[in-house]
Amino acid sequence: MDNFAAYQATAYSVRDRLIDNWNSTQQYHSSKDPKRVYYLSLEFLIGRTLDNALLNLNVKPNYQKALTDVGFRLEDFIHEEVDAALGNGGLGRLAACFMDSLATLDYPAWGYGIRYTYGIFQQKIVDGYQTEYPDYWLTFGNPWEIERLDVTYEVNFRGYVEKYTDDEGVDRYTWEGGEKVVAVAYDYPIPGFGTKNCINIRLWSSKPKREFDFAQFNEGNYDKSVEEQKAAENITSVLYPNDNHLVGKVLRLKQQFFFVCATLQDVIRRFKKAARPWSEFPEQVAIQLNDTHPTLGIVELQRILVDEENLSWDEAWDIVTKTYSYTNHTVLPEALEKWSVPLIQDLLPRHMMIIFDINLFFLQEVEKKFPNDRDKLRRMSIIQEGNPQYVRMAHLAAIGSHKVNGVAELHSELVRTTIFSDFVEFYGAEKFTNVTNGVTPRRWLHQANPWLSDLITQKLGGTQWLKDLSQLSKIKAYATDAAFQKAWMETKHKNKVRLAEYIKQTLGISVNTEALFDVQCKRLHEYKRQFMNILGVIHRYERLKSLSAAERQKIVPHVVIFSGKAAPGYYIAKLIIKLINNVAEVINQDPEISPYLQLIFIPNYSVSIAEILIPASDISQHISTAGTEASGTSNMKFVLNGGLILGTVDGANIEIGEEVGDENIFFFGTLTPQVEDIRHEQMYRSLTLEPRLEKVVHSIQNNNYGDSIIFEPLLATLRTDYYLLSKDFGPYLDSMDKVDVAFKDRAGWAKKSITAAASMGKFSSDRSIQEYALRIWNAKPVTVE
Ligand code: CGF
Repeated sequence: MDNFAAYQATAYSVRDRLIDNWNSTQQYHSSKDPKRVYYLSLEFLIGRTLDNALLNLNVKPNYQKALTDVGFRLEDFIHEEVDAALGNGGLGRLAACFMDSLATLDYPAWGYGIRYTYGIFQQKIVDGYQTEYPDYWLTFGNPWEIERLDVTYEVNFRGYVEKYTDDEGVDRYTWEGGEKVVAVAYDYPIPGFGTKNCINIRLWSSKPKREFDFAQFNEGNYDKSVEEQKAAENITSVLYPNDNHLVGKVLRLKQQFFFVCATLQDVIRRFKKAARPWSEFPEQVAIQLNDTHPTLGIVELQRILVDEENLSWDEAWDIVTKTYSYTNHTVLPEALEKWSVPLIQDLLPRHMMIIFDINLFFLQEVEKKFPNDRDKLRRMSIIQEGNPQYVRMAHLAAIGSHKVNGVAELHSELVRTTIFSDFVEFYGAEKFTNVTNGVTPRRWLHQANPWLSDLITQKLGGTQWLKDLSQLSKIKAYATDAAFQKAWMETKHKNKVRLAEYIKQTLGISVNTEALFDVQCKRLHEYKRQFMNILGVIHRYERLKSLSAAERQKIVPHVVIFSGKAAPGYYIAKLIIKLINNVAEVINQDPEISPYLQLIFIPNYSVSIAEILIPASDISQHISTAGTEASGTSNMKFVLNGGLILGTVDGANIEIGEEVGDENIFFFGTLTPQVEDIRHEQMYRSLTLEPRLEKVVHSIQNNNYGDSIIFEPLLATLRTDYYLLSKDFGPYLDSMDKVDVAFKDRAGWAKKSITAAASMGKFSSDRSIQEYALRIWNAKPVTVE
């Protein structure tokens, strides 16, 4: 039997256990009928399942033993599993962490999403450039999903709307869809850690309503006979590869409606089992919108209640708004979704009517509260006027929800004071709240870093900390204990060796595992400033070149590692990847400098790569322009694994700083309130670059890192410098120098690393979920007996 077969056999055996727990959970919930939480997300970035399931079910040692008995080693084939990569980045991974926490904390919860045939594209680096390949993740089957041919719903698009008057003289509407497809459920069991609770992510796949058009076939139109079938299947074919950037494609809008339409039918079917009145719907159902992507669900529920269940508009709207809540993940203008009115009108004619009505009734209330303020009405309207008009999905989501939350303190404050400031004035501040993101310690420490997990478990005398991360703080007492420091730093070293082996295998480069590992891995985006990082690397390289051999000896050696994908259409982000790779070519082939500086771009960043990368880092960079990164979640994972942060005062970095203490984090850069003023100033003055930056730019222009013509558009971004690279460059380099000084003091560094990791209790996704449950969903755990 080869490794893949061994993987499959093991996976199917674990799946049986999952299904047992899953069945017991569903049966128990059916008998108790508690309030359910529904987490609606267009993305779930799950990664691999086998190791996670073995650990959560607490059967890993048993499986290891059983496998050894028949001549196999789990470690040899665990990598055979293909990542389930149905997400772009933080937002999708957050959804996956939340599922783990919901299961672990015994919530009767469901995730709903789309079963994309192709997940996020595979990235290869060819001649330094990113090239994209399809992610054929289902080719060899997927042991972790259960196809539910018994759970299907019809989804309609287009068609026409008819008006009639009901028996009470009320105007009513019916929508007869034109294009009809079917949604088929695929269930993905999610086991909690140390509990029987096993929840479900239900992913929808689109299928044609009719398999085949026989009329066309009989007439010899073979292409036409399968056209409809193909169009239906296309809906759930591919995940749109954009993060923090909107693309207004019809197919994406179709995905969004397809998803919420099937989901609501499923949710309502479950609600109706108990024959309760509609008024009890919000007591039984909480629906969380992960960003605005599922916002049409608000409109669809209103349509069902008014058009199909014949409730009055007001009764229906009351139910809708009590049911929904919305998480905002960004204030970047280019990321806020808006859909053209003609597009929605064509695809969903009845929904467009309902959106206009929601808007009308809403603006009437605004007018009552703030009479004669036309500008306010224009700003708050769901409809952005123009030709064409647009629907602002964030406004619709906020108006149709009882709570709106941001994902870190600073971000939530920006949500309240920028994009929703008028809404705060109208509704009051309580509707707009904060739930700081979190990450699951089960995957991001226990699974990804078994050496450190074992060390902590030994010290704390058990694994309880994995269910209550605040217990980590007890480790602080050992931060200066020499033996513990030694053991702690040994685990770090093992992780660096593991990563070095991976780099050797994939890129053929041997890296120095005694060097400081300096990592920036995340989506490529100008606001995240990987460009500033690579410019800093050039600066470091050229400074090393100018030093004598003796002087170089005093410098802390760095292995700088980048990893991340750029959206295929994001030209500047792709140029940054090219620049990193060109600079790597030069540095890594310079034998004089390689002992002190190496530069690696790890292709095809994924959850599985993050699991090797994160535990190995000494320093990770989270250097977004202040006010642009809503939260960040990898920052939490790095510190949890004993890595320190070099970062800006942005997103969740700030709260991490509050927990770990200023001496255990390296902050630098412009603060949020100054950013706009500086931009304004820069607009009216010709910008002179920071001298060290200027030198680096000249060096690129002198073709030291390949033909500089390629990089002109990238360098041109420094002229307006919207993301303040020039302003922050000096403080950035100075901060990096402080990192080096700190790293030289081995005991001091170990103390920082231990103290920081031990202070991360707050950043468990369990804490986030408990906050949602208490303050937003009003949902309670149910222990499956
Ligand atoms: O959501 C993000 C991420 N890129 O997916 N947003 N979106 N859209 C934010 O940019 C991150 O800062 C945030 O951590 C993440 C999850 O909330």
